[in-house]
Amino acid sequence: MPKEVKKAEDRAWDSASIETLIKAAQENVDTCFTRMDTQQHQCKFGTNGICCRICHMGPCRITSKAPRGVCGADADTIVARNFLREVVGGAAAHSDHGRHLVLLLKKVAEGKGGDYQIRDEKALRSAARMYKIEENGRSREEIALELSGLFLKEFTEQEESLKTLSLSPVKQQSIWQNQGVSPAGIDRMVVESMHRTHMGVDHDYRNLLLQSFRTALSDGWGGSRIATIVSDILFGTPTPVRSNANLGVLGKDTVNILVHGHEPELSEMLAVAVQTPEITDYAKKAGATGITLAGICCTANEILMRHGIPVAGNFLQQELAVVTGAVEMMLIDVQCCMPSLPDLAAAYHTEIVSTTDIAKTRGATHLSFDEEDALNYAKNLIKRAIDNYKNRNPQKVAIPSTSKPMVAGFSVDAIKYMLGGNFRASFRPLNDAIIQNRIKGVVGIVGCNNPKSKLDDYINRLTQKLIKENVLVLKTGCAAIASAKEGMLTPETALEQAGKGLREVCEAVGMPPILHMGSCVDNSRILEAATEVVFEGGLGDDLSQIPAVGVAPEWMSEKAVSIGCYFVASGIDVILGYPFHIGGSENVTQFLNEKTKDIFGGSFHVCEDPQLAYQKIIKLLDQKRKNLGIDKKAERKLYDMKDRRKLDVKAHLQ
Ligand code: NFS
Ligand code: SF4
Repeated sequence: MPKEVKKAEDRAWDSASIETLIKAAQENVDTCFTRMDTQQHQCKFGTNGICCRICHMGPCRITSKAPRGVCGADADTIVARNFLREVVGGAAAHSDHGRHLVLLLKKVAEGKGGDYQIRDEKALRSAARMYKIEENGRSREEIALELSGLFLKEFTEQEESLKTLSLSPVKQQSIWQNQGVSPAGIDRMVVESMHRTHMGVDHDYRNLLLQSFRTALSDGWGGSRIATIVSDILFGTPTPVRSNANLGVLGKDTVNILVHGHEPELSEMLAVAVQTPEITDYAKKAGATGITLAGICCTANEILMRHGIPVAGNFLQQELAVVTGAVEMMLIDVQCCMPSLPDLAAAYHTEIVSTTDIAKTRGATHLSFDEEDALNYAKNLIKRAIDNYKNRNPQKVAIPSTSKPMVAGFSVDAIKYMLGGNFRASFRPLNDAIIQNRIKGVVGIVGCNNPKSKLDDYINRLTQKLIKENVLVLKTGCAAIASAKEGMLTPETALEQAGKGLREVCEAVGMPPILHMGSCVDNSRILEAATEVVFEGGLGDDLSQIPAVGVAPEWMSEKAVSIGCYFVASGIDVILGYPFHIGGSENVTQFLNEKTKDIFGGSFHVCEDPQLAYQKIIKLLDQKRKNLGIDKKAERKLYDMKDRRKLDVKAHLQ
């Protein structure tokens, strides 16, 4: 065991995590928090991005005495190449997730989808219209087949730009075209980037960085967007739903099953299976009062958004959930599942089950997911977890009492509906509120947790400051879970914590000041919302002009790098809680943090402290407001929503 250098209170913000961290220390089990201690003084070359192991003349490290690698690559080339490879990893992860969903949609369309079906025909038909596919007079299956074919082509297209780009504002598309960063097929972008970073190919850091943005765009306006669209078609477009978050959602007398990872296919089936009498009876026979199905990371967000299934925790809580001693089974699939889990689970009775053939972990039981017999597969998994209930050791069980209520489920459709009401679902009231300065702007707070800093601290402190300053906050991923655990995702929070203008708007439409928009691939929903703001009018004609900023406070994954890049390429400034691994090249740093402003209208900013981030965000929003000419003093006459709708209707009729 490494020496405990930090107190549990300094490692996490929420009491449930703190309690469980103390338990882990008492039971002498390792978690990422303690392993972070043993990894202290992380490699400077890696941190600065100046270690190259792309060929076997190396590895080469850049120092003042050795400014070039064996092949002659300098720091700029090496840093940019490493950066592009990170973007590639992230874009590939999101997009492969999207591909799996498209393949499932295709199977469903062909009548080979087993227990899956098209749950949201409206979403299917509206997607068809977006992509100019004829939907009138055609069956769901016909449309779904053509749409899935089109989506598959988005992955394989060799020359043409992605069709999904056309969902963005027209001006955005021309910026991308002029800069030569309109991506062709997603798979091609990933392969081309791997080619270009091979030894002896692309060496100009500027060219490499532009390709980073192009690849990232194939994620945000490609793979991720497609993943969200298809998930909504297959599983339903989210609408506001109540639930609870934090380790306290685990049941003392129930069989606890956690779904962890990213892909929604299996968890959707588990959500169905868990309610069948066959399964509930089986649990009762085993002496449990029922079953608690809960989520970790983005799988949690997927089934939370659509079914209100509770969230046990975010990224840094995956191990802590096991440490409660109350988890019968944890299912893992792809992305963000720590390889430490089986070892840790061995100290308790938890069974870790991996379910997808592309993601195996030694020590986990591997039960390959049978998509064609999904419901039965799901039932068998749950029964297996129930069978494990008898192995729970009461002496090792300590479930923290804390969990907080929340509202999630804010798809763009749901937001439109809340804002515009029954008759005229529209973003107009939001645009008006921004123009009148009742809402200063919109900030997306997204991304992971990272044991380099105190769990949830930056995310929650920044969020609180922003809503107080009348900034509407949109959230996804583990950052959304951070706020949920703090009880900040309820409309009541608006009354207590939001500034006056934001509060009035939230009260009038009955929505929280912080909107949980889903998983990390659902960052595409944030782009979609921003695009709606542009389409609605009055706030500029591309995304770089609207008062909006993206923040990744506690990010850690390559996916986050890709997300950051597609936000910036979409003209949206991005604040990072930690810098990229680029410090070894001034040129690369300057390109990403400054030059991109001229190219796309947005750039990266590193703020390691939430107070500095807050100041920076307000400055950026004020600047955008000034450019739009809406920085004048707010109009004092406040209409209520009814009055304003009347006005809107009048304006509409003129
Ligand atoms: Ni995004 Fe979601 Fe969480 Fe980060 Fe991981 S679960 S995809 S990468 S850690 S937010
Ligand atoms: Fe070294 Fe160049 Fe090979 Fe990289 S590509 S390891 S810098 S010789």
